[in-house]
Amino acid sequence: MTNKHNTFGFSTRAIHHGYDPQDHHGALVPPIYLSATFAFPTAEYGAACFAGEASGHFYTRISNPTLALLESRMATLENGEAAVAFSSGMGAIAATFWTLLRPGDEIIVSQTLYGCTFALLHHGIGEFGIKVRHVDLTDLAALQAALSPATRMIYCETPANPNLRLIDIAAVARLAHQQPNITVVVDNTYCTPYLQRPLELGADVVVHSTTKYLSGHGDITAGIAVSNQALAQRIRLQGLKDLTGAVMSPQDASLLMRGLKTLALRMDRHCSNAQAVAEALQAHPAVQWVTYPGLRSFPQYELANRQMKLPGGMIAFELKGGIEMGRRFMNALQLFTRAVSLGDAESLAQHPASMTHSTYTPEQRAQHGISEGLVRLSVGLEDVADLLADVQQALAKCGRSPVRQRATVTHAVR
Ligand code: 4LM
Repeated sequence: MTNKHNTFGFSTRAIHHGYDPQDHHGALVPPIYLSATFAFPTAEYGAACFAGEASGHFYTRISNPTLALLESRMATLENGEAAVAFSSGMGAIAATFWTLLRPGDEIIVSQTLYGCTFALLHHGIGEFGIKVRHVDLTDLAALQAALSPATRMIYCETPANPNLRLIDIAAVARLAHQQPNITVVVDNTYCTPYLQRPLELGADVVVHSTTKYLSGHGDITAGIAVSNQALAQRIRLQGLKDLTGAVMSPQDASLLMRGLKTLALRMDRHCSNAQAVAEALQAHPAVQWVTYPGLRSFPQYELANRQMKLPGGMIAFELKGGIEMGRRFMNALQLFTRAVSLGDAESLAQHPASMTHSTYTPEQRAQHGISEGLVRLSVGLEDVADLLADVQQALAKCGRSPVRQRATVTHAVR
């Protein structure tokens, strides 16, 4: 594979890394290898492939040329050595857990996590003899106290979905690595490597839902894990090949590589649009609170500036009047789409307590910092004036005076 682009900047590598058209009949866009299986020149060569003694592709659940190109691009963008592509973010996370954890081990996880990751921990690995401990990872003394000889993994999202709490990756990794055999895993979905590179800060594995910003167009579900060669090989041969089988399709890898080409441009626009929407929310009297890493009022503003290139495209806020008013706001939106997921060109609004984080009980949400009235916005790529106008008109319907609910909902349906 051609790696002559290693020294180039982020976007140049996102567009060119690992590919030379002259090796592919001049095709500017890398071909999609749909083949599930690959021919062996001899029986002996096939046996050597299976024994791990010969390199080369032999079955797409294990490797494929299109997936290999994508993996090498993601590895260079995250500044890792290797990557393993999956059919979803949950596939990447589950395969990483199942590969690196065994009964009797302990995993320390941060307080707030995406709902299905929380469910995987509590209804998945937690029921197979692995002890799951939630720790406030912003409190290093609490982390120090929670570490035990059985600790094998520390796992976090930063910013966390949906409340945007940050974890100081460098500080956590430094503490974790004072003890041997602890793998620090960071879900970098909210940031992408354009905004934050956890491996450079000391993490061992980065996982992504590439369904989101990395593909960027809402037309695939996919995931990836990035790490050093040795860990990636273990995750591939155990977590991917044998334990989950959750391999990314070559067509999705091609769409993902198309998304990567515009990642930097898109993230810049997501961030500037989100900054404007967050400021508008903060200035509005109907808003109880708003959380966005680009606001001076953000409690971890200094850490956000240090750890992230830009504040991202996600906003969490609550209206005075809680979720009742939040629903009124969501139903009044005319340009934002009411939908889960994030990182698409289209701006999206959703209610975590009843949607993405309904895997928590109400008590668990309270313990884990997810308020029932929190509304989550994924700010897209539309013209900022149109987004602001939509938010303002929806907020105008959320005054303190009661409005006729039926009329509001009917008006909002597109
Ligand atoms: C959502 N999120 O929040 P797949 N890690 C993070 C995520 O936000 C997600 C995944 C992993 C949402 C989906 C409905 C931080 C997903 C899981 O959906 O398996 O690609 O990623 O709206």
